[in-house]
Amino acid sequence: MSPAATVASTLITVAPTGAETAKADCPALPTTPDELVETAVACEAAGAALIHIHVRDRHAQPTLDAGLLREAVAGVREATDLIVQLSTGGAVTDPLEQRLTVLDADPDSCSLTCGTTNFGDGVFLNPWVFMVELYRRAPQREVGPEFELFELGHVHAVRRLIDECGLPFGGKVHVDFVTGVPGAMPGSPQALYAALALLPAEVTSWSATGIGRAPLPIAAAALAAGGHLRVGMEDNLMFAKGQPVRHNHELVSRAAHLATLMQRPPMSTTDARALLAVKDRRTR
Ligand code: KMH
Ligand code: ZN
Repeated sequence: MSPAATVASTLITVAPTGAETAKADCPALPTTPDELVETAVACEAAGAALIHIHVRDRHAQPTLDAGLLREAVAGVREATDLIVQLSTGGAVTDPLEQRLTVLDADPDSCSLTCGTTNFGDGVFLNPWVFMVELYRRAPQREVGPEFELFELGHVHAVRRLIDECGLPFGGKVHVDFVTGVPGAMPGSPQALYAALALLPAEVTSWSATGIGRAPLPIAAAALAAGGHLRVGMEDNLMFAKGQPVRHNHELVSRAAHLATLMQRPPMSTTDARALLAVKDRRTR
């Protein structure tokens, strides 16, 4: 792993929608194809280089519908230079077999959660055989996975995946610490640094996000330790106490500002594509 001082810029990922928040509770949540593309354009302008997408149907419900996934990928790719990552986590109710079909939508990247975890009142299922199947299918589609780590044990699962299946497509290993999910790893710098200490040597870059109240301490801790940032309304609906997020670009702008203060300004999409060894699928 690179020491913090050698990481010159910051990859900012935006996760604008997620699968958990109801549109009725949060009208600012981007749920339609047009809202997603508008969000992507604004967040790229604010400093994001990668977008983590969950798709909603016309009733704003989370879906893994193949046509809607393809429409989302094509729409964002057409309008921006962002790296397009599709969630394979979906919603906790999505069947495992359907989660594997996300790769058919031809994303640049896919999330791959490294183990089952408590997820609020639910359980987010990621059995080992599912992880291996997703890990083996991704290179067949020339897609690089981003390993989502919600728990300390998930860090060790990255080690096990690499040992049993080799390096992912492109040879880069990027992990994202998702901290602060109720029932999983807390959103504290201490938990982040404990997990960081266990990262396999093959990991080439890492990012972190803090759910709920944790985004700022986690962002500051990640920047201080050479990590990258994920922000967005999938993870945080409040910008500050009493101040709801009005648009995802507010969270990206704040992350970009913080990163710039730390002398690690937002990474360009070109540099992010090199960092993650993304296959070039650009259409514009
Ligand atoms: N919605 C969560 C159950 C991912 O995108 O891969 C899973 C999730 C992780 O958001
Ligand atoms: Zn997600």
